[in-house]
Amino acid sequence: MQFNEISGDLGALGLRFGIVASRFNDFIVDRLLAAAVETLAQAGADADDLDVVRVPGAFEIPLALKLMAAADRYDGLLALGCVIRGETPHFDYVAGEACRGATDVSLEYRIPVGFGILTVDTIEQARARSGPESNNKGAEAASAVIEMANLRRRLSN
Ligand code: INI
Repeated sequence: MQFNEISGDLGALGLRFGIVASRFNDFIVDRLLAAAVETLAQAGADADDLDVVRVPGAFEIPLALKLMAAADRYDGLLALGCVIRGETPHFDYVAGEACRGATDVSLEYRIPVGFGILTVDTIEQARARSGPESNNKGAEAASAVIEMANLRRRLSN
């Protein structure tokens, strides 16, 4: 049987994006941010169509995402942060709430949110997932949000 296959393309020309990046562990987050911006630019996004908001830590990311979603100015949002497991359950609360909050915003506002928040046990794991050459979760999240922004447009028309 034949069927219609529908997906979003990877072009970002004319799309507007908002990035929320946390300052906690900024030596890692800045690597995620650089790769995400590079990915968006290579896909055709204009610098004027890209806003970057800084928040203290990953726990604060969901509220900033929500405020940006409510502004109704963006085709897609990106959450960038880095939560590294410590000795206490603090990690689980911060990582869990950041993830849940990002999902809630995405579903409530029907806006794609690229999830580029690392949740890792060690700094080495964080470095390995924010590589300058390959395996960078910021770049992956940016590609995902471009595709989903285009898919949203297709499915909304
Ligand atoms: N925030 C992070 O983004 N990463 C962490 O690893 C982290 N740790 O380990 O505590 C962290 N904590 C701060 C948190 O996100 C809030 O900013 C803070 O609790 C104030 O609300």
